[in-house]
Amino acid sequence: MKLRTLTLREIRMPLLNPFETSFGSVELRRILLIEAEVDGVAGWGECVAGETPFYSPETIETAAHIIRDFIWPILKDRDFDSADDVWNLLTRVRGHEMAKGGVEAALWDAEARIKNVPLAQLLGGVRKELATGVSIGIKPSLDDLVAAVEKELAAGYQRIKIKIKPGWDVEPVRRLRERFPLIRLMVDANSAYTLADLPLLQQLEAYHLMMIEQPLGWDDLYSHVELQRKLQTPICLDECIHTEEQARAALALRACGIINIKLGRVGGFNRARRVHDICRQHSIPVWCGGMLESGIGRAHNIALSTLPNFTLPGDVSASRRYWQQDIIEPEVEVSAQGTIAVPAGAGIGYAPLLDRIERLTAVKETLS
Ligand code: OSB
Ligand code: MG
Repeated sequence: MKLRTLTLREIRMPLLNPFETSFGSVELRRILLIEAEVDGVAGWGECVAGETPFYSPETIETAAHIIRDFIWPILKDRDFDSADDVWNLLTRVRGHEMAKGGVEAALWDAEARIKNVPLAQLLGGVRKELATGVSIGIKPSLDDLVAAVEKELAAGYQRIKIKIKPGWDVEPVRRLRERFPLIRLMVDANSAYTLADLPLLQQLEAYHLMMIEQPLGWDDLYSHVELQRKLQTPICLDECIHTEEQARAALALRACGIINIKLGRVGGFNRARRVHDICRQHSIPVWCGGMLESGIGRAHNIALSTLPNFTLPGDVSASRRYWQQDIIEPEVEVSAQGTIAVPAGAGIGYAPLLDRIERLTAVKETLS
């Protein structure tokens, strides 16, 4: 495989509803798409870096800079056998996992299209259908929250995750448990608490949550070890796990019972598969996280979720939850049973809508 050109596009897409977390609210998504031309075939990837460095250090600007000035010079005209080799070529670039992951994802799509196989199959996926859940943002009121959960359950979703922050934690959970005693329910704090909040986090134990996602510092593995010792509810790590080494440390130290894998957060499919395999060896289940992706990133998440240890419903939900119209065809749909059918076509298995992408493009740059 030889990479000829890389096209970076920043597209702007308004979310149907603002999405609020403990670190902020987003209404207009600015998304960095990556189109790789490999042996005359176009592969598509999405860099999941945010508009702000409030979830993790990268932003779409830092990612574009790292791709243009450091990743592109390494990969340009380089011959490689598989997209799986790209991670090793990029080890000189420290960190910047989302920048690497977006480029690598485009190369995986290209490789699968060249080989005329679904990306899920190229990755070693075993599932034809995925169980899915939703991530529900912080709402203006408890009534709004209950209504949002009702709507998603009616749509079929198999697991409800709500965002929490200080002042919006025990009450919303209590209220949802009263109304929905048996649903699979979990919370995600996005690093909003410290160990000093132990009494509050212990109050959540009464509501049999599936897990508490990333309660403590974004890069603070050790405090999660301390916390997990004192909680029965499994901790699920998100932000903390941005390398394979952190996954190994988290499992050895028993910092968590579950890991959320996000393709971009760990630097692409090569590392995501490593983290997946390490968790499997430790009998730690994983699930696929979401980053409010467009259809391109969503399609990659679907392929990743077909690996055997993705045994819990992920945050991979339908296009229509986010967008008036997505940028792929068909859109990602979820059945009344809360499942997604893994596409059977080559590559990511969804067609990027080029005209629409061009119309949404605010900045475009081709590296050649
Ligand atoms: O912590 O999982 C998270 C969105 C942006 C940044 C971080 C997170 C999220 C979500 C949304 O929870 C999941 C989705 O894409 O629906
Ligand atoms: Mg999270």
